[in-house]
Amino acid sequence: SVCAEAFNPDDDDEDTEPRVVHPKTDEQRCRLQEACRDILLFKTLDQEQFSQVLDAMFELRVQPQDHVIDQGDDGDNFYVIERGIYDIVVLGKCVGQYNNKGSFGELALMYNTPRAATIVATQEGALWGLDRATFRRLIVKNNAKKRRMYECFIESVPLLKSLEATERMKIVDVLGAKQFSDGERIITQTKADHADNAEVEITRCSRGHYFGELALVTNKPRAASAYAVGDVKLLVIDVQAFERLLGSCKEIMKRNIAHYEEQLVALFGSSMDLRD
Ligand code: 1OR
Repeated sequence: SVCAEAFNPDDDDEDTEPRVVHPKTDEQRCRLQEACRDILLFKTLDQEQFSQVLDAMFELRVQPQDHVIDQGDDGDNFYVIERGIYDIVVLGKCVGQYNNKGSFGELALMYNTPRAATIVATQEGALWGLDRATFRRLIVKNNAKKRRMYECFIESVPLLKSLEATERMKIVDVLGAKQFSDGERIITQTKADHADNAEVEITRCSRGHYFGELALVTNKPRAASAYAVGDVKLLVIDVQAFERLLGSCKEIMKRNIAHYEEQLVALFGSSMDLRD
């Protein structure tokens, strides 16, 4: 690995740390780019920042039972999964899993807290690491901007009204922005009970509404598809952050599931058993 000091008089005053650069082959760069394509925390970076992140990342191979992170430790790196299955263990209990995609290790770096969970590889796998200094310089710094940008919007979302202001800010910190153009499919129904029929529009969501929570609340396959009507911008949260941060909103969401069932009965005469 090489640390290259970049001199750029246009940089901010505090931006004096040397740039971290781990040289990569074209093949590695390709795999890295693919692994980082859907990482929400990278979605708000501009092109130059994203390219600095990719430069700084380093490859890490893991074996079954390797602990990538131990709960209680200080945070050193943020990790993006290229492949492999990883258990999330809190106080000795497995509370979740990453399956060949996603990222972890951001919390200790964002909030200067001890590692909140242990992450154990269950099979041979490959990860990309990003050092703490680069993560703080690019991601955490961007988050201040992100907070200002989404503060008002997040405060206006009915679902999140019951949360404390600090909890809402933690949601903003892990949000990614995604844009879709007219007609694009955003989520895909995975169990097509009515597959032989043409798709029927059930409802339309607009600013401040949410969707995609049902499969996360019930652990069932996606019950409906969602399409963009016109060009849309969504704020997205991944399943682990959803579990961590929106636990207290689940009751509100569950109540809303009853409305879905009413709509389905009205449309199809059956509710398709949405709940567990
Ligand atoms: P970290 O830097 O604290 C451990 O290091 C990482 O595990 C953490 O960042 C998250 O990226 C990831 N609670 C806390 N951390 C979690 C959780 C989690 N899931 C993934 N991580 N919960 C599980 C939610 C499925 C809540 C458990 C009570």
